[in-house]
Amino acid sequence: MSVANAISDTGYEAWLRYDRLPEQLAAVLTGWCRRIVMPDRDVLFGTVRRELTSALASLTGAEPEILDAPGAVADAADISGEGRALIAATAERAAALGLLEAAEAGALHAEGYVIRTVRRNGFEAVLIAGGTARGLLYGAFHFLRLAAIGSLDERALASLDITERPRNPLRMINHWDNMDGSIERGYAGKSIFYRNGRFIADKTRIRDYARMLASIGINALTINNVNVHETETKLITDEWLPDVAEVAGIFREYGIRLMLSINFAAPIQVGGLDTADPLDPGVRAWWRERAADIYRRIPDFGGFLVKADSEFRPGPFNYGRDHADGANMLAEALEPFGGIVIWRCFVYNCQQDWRDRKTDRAKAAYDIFVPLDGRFRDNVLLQIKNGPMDFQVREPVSPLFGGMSKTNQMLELQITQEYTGQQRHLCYLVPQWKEVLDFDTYACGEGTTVARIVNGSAFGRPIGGIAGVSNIGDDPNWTGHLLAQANLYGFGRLAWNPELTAEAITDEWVRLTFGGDPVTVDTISGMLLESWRIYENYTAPLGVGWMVNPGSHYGPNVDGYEYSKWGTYHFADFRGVGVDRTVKTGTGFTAQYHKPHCDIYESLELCPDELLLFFHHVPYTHRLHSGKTVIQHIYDTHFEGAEQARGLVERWKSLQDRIDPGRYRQVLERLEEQAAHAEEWRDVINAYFWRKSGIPDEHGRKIY
Ligand code: GCW
Repeated sequence: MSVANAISDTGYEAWLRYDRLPEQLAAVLTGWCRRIVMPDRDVLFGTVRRELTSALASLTGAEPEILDAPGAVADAADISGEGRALIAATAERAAALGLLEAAEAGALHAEGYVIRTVRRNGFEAVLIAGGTARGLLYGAFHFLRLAAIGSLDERALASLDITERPRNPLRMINHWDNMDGSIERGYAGKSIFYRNGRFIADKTRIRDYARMLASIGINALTINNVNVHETETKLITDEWLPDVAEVAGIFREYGIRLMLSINFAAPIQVGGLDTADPLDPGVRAWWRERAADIYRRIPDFGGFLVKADSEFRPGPFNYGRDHADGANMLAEALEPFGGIVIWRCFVYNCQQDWRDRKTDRAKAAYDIFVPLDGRFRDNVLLQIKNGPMDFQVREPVSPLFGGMSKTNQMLELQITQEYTGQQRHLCYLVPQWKEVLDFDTYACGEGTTVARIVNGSAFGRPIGGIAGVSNIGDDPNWTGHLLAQANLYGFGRLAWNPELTAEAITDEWVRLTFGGDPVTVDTISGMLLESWRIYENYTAPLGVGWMVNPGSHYGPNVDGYEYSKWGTYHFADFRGVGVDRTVKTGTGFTAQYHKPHCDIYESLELCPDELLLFFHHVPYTHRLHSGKTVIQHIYDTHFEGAEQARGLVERWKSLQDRIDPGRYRQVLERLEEQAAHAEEWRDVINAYFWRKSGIPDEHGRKIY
């Protein structure tokens, strides 16, 4: 394979490489797309035009010509030798030109699009018609994706007929970036937004990032950490709003609305008030004034994201108020401008006593928020982490999904790999996210999946969506581990359509990133799709979680959190391990699920193996459905997991001649580190449980 250039070699272009197509495909594509008819103009249309022209030029080697006069369609028909063109317009315009039925145009989702081969009087064209300019942008990226994957041959181009719409209204990225340039739980360098307490002057990287996000359908983002420290508290003041507005302008060009994380105590910290009580009239007036000021500068500002009363952050509890009081106060301030409040449900007691066996962190969010169902204003969304604890490699789905029917809800996923190898290990999370989205809560009978709750359809809610915590930074390849780009790509694709299969998403990403060589596609897809299980194999077993070094959350430390205040325990002793969360003898957490899940999780016999230690405390000799004892399962999965990690290195090495040296080498380095670190995990976990239990490995392997 030829090496295109140095930038390609770093991985900076991610899935938007647009490498030159094989000659025949390029010629066919040029035949159809030599002329691009774009009758509409404004910011977003300008973006579409730039994307189409530069990508097609790069794919085919021929720069397309843009026809943007009002009569351009007729012109295209006249001047085109073969009578072919690419037409990119709103559905309304396409209908006016007679290229789309008015009824179909009218029914198109605002962010949806049609990609269709149309014919009129011997004139053929590929039409991309968007419900709005934003829909057109997504349609253009879809078309380019098909082109880049190499699936647009003459037959395909002659019979295109695709209608698409996003399943989730909000498809959002949350940044945990701080203005000093650091990123909380960031593993890919420093912030692309800030350095040394200011915004970075050169915005090139932000623009390139906005493009990447738009190409996968993201339409909203926050640019500062939910832990809002002193400097960032001022982002909503005149001091920083001009900079925020500039960044918002860049994202606007790509159809993405900017939002900010706010500090609940801002009225005190920057407003000079002596309280932040959400029911205080002065505080309410202060927030209204802030909102008005923000919207004067950023008319399409999205709204606020709030972490309150969580991990030492201030919140309504400080004033004896509840979370509906807090969220509604902000919602009222934003409402006149069409803004929303996204209120996080990651609220629990992080000052627990490890001796106290009654308090269960897993229960907190449900206990706090379910009683408030129905009290939140229509422009409030509750953002709920996928699991009841905190982004572990394996957790059950949070029972809060299914606990409320009169509240807008949003799913929070963690793209950044805090507990899943910190982008030094390969851990592709799309299969995990699929399980979450497909989980049936039975909240309103069979079929009340998390996907349907968060997109609003299950309970007819006006808004909903999915947020992912960003995994990018200023590393040359954005994500540290090049293959971690697949997590960002997969997040966007799933937020667009949760029904896509993990296999389909993976296949797309690999082809876009590494080309269509079948051996390369098979090998990398296989590595990605197996990687979550592999990571699970050599880390915390059977859903118990944690066992990481406190603070960094990297590397094995079985008792790292066992005697801490964080509510994250495994309770291993010489007899057994696991957390009893049953109603009968434990914390009663299982009661937060609807039938049949409450019965399944409650029962030692029915509980799925992979979650056994999340719900039950069992002796090491307890037999799993797999037929193995718990202790033997721990030994086996850890020996196997470390071997599988070693296997990833070998699989990657088999691709040496098929991948450019720059990208080959950087991935190889990470995989080698992972293999060594997986052995460390294996030995620490196996040694721990052998020493606790005194039960030897049936196969007599080396345990220290
Ligand atoms: O996962 C935990 C992280 C914190 C994070 C917190 C949260 C932003 O360890 O770093 O803080 O969750 O989600 O608020």
